[in-house]
Amino acid sequence: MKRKVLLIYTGGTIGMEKDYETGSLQAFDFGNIFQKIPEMKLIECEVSVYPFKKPVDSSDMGPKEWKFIANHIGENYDNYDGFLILHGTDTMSYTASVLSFMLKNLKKPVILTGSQLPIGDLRTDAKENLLTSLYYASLYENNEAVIQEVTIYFEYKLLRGNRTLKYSAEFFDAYQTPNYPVLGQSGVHLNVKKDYLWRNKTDDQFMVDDHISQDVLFWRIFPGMHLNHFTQIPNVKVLILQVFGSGTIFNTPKTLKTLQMLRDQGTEIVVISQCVSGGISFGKYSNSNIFTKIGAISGHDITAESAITKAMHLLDNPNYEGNFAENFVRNLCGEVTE
Ligand code: ASN
Repeated sequence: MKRKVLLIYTGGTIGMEKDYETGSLQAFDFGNIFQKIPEMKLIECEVSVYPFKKPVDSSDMGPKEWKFIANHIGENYDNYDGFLILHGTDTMSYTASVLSFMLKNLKKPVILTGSQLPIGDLRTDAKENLLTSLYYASLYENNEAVIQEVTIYFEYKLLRGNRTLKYSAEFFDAYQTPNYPVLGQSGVHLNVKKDYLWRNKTDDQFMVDDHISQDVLFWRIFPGMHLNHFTQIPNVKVLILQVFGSGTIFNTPKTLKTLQMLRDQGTEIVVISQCVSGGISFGKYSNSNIFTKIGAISGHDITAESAITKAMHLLDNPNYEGNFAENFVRNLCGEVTE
């Protein structure tokens, strides 16, 4: 049986080609993708292409585009077996993370991919990324989708989307999931590590919850940071503090006073680590005690991209019972180690 895949093209380098007169990159008409990659016809699935009217560099992606993609998948959920999103690489981890929170109880694959070099380039990585992503997006066994979550496929690796970070602007191997194993690898054989795949614990129906609040701020501390700057953190509903190692911060009375003041005015403080591997462990060092004192939320081993989009999704979301902190510490869809 030929599986049906909906390919949503949002922009990024993958859909660009060099204008040989000017030397600059420009978007090409993605409706013609089959002419650019005739090999696509050899894949055992039926592909429908939905290109964004105005393809964007992924630095222009945000809540409007995230909601559009989530709802477009929602509207077409019953008509397709899998979904492939072609996306610029710079913010792909944010989109993958937010979609994992918006697309509830997924039972079908959602794969994001892109490329470091444009599709027309002689050394492009776009073809392999696109073709193997199509393979994963249409992979079924016993009439059930093998992948039932939002993933990124890039440079021979299938990764859990909400665990990824773009760690290289140079290498083809641009993404990592330091706190979660690779879900699948493409070598001579294409494999999937089934034990690591996400499975919903309930039989609840698929649904889209596109709630997003933008009253979230991300603040990275550093040694020598002027405490006057620290005291000027704007009044936001959620502050994500990226602190040292396993959860430490400069231990001065002003630090405690400032954070306590924010808490008193109702700001939720989420603490995540500057280390990309491992995570927060309050109480390990006395320099993390401030956080326990003020009732901060531990982000544990979540990525910055996931923490930001999870906070945006949960803040003031009427579809969640319980308060922000209770929901934030829950593992919603594989984004944090339990
Ligand atoms: N600036 C591009 C983007 O994120 C980078 C890429 O796709 N390789 O849209």
